[in-house]
Amino acid sequence: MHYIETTYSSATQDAIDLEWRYGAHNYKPMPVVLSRGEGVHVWDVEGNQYLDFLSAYSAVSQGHCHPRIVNAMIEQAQRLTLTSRAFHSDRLGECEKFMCEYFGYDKVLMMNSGVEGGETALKLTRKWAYKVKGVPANQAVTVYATGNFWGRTLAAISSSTDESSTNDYGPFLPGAALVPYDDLNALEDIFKKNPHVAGFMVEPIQGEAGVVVPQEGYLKGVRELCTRYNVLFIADEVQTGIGRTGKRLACDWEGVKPDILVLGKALSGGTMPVSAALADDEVMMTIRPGEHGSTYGGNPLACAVTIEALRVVEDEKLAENAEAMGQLFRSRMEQLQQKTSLVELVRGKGLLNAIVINDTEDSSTAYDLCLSMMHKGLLCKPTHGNKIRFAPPLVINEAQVNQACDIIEEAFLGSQF
Ligand code: IF1
Repeated sequence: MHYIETTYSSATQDAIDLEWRYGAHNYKPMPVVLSRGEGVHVWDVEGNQYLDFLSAYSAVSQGHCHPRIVNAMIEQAQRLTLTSRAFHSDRLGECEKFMCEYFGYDKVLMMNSGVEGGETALKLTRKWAYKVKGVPANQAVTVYATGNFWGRTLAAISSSTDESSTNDYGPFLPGAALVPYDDLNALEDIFKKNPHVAGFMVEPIQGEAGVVVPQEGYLKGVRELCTRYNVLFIADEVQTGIGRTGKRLACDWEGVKPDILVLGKALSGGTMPVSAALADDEVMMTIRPGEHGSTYGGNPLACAVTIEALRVVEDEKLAENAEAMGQLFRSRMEQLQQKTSLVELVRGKGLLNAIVINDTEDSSTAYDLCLSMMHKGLLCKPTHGNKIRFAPPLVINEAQVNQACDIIEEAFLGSQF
């Protein structure tokens, strides 16, 4: 295993300085400068190799620079990259058909970033509320769960309960209501009280909140309540979808079909921003030409990449691998829990996992552990102070999971915190 120096060489320091000097300070990255990736590995500018246990927040599920996806990208890039939706392309319909059949919906609307997928779902929900459900003009309410995260736009942060996301960004979008996550009674309460509720947008596992897995039956319960009260069930599977949790979709764990499915991140295997909202005709056909869109949404390059990225997930059985490797990871972490009081909780599904550190949210323990793991060749990042998320590419094998667990164990047992 390579160890990087605590005082950085000029290549690392120069790159960090450059970002700091010329880039907005809207992130605080770990002090590592990456320049290459392949499969589960990334390399920094010093030549050190790391296991990537963040996968660009679950976007690189198929592994870095997957040859099939990169090839699809290169081939399409040499033919046609962008037409805008003013014209048809010979790739869009093909990709739309592929996605509809793959996920089981009548129609799909392609966008770029994950938050645009969520925004699309929200706009569809409002259209449906006025045109189908019969909610009076401008009265539609969308319900979200506390601790939700669906992006950085004003609509997304208008439903946020995280102060660092919302501070000094008001006024916020009206029409958002909150209920506690994993609480069906609270959900039914708000559905009962407010006939103008049009939709409930929820992550099947809350990522940003620290990989919060709801009780078994929650998604089934959400589906039943939404059906009973004529409310759209919007599943934000931007992070949990496409094999990450051990099934094609996290909703598949409970056999439920959301009315609107939002996907992003791994849809392009980490090559470019591609997102989508999928729905059946009753919802999707409420939108007519000119009422929503994006210059880059559904571009030929995105279409070529998306088809290949989804095929790779099937062909390489990545959901199945995520499930098996996730079991191994959590069992190793539970063994670690027996050896140190630092590990308060191990939780997750498939290869979306987190350790809750036995310390306060404002302590630096989780960050220090991540630094220590980085020096030992494993990259991850703390979230909400005392949680560390572990989400490697789904192509990881058993030896690599064990190697990662050895590093994590060494960092936790060797720490002086
Ligand atoms: C950042 C966390 C992950 C998402 C869900 C929509 C989006 C996201 C469930 C929006 C994005 C990101 C964005 C990233 C940090 C990150 C994240 F740390 F916040 F919690 F993944 F776990 N729905 N998640 O998780 O997608 O518009 O970004 O493409 O830096 O903000 P996007």
